[in-house]
Amino acid sequence: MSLLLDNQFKELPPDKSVDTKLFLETVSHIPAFFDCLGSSVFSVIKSDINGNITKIRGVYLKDPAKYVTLQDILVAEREAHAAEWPKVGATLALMWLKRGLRFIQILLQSLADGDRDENNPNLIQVNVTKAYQQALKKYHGWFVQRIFQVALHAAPYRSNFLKALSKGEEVKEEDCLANVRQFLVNYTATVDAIYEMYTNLNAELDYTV
Ligand code: 0SG
Repeated sequence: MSLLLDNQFKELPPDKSVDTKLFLETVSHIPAFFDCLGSSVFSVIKSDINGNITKIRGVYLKDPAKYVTLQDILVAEREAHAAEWPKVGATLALMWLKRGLRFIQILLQSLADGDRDENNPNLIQVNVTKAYQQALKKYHGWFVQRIFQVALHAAPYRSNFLKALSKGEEVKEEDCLANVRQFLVNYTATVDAIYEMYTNLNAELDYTV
C-alpha cells in the first residue's frame, strides 16, 4: 500500500473549512517520512515542520470545541493578540507549515506530470528546484538558501523516492504515480483552502528568514 494513500487528506466540505483535528492527524504523518530520505540535512526540515505542528496542536488542545476549524484559530488569535497578529502563535506556525505543504504539493505534482531532466532522468533536482522556487525561495535569505542547496544535493534518486512513497515496496513507477495523483486531489484542495484563508483574513506576511 502507498504511504500517501494510507494518510490521505479528507475531502473538504462545500465551505472549504479545514477541520483542525483531522488536519493535525493527517499532517502528523509527514515528519516521519523524512527519516526515509537518508541525509541528516533533512532533520533540520523535519524539526521545523514538527515544531509548526506541535504549536498548532498546542493551541487546539487548549479548547478543541472552540477551535473546530483552522479559521477558528486564526480569528481567535487575531482578537487575542491584535498588536502582534498574524506574526504570533498558531497563525504564524500554520503560515510556515502551509509553505512546506505547498512545496510538497508542487514537488509531487511535478513528478506526476513527468517533468524531468532528460540527461539525468533518475534525478529529482529539477522537480525539487521547481517546488522551492514557487513555494519557499522568496521567504528565504542567503543563509537558508544555502541550506536548500545542501538539501538539493542530498535529494534521493527518483526511483528511491518513489520507493519510499511506496513504503519500501517495489511498485511499478506508473502505479506509484497513480497513487500520487490520487493523493494530490484532496491534498491540493486543502493547501489551496489554507492559502485562500490567509488571503481573505489578510494574514499573509512576506518577510524573509
Ligand atoms: C526530497 C528532497 C527535498 C529537498 C527539500 C528542500 C527543502 C527546502 C529546505 C529549506 C531549508 C529549511 C530550513 C528551515 C527554515 C526555517 O527557518 C523556515 C522558517 O521557519 C519558521 O520561522 C518556523 O517554522 C516558525 O516556527 S513556529 O512554529 O514557531 O511559528 C517560526 O520560528 C518562524 C520565524 O518566526 S519569526 O521570527 O518570524 O517570529 N522554515 C521554512 O522555510 C519551511 C521549510 C519547509 C520545507 C519543507 C520541505 C518539504 C520536503 C518534503 C520532501 C518530501
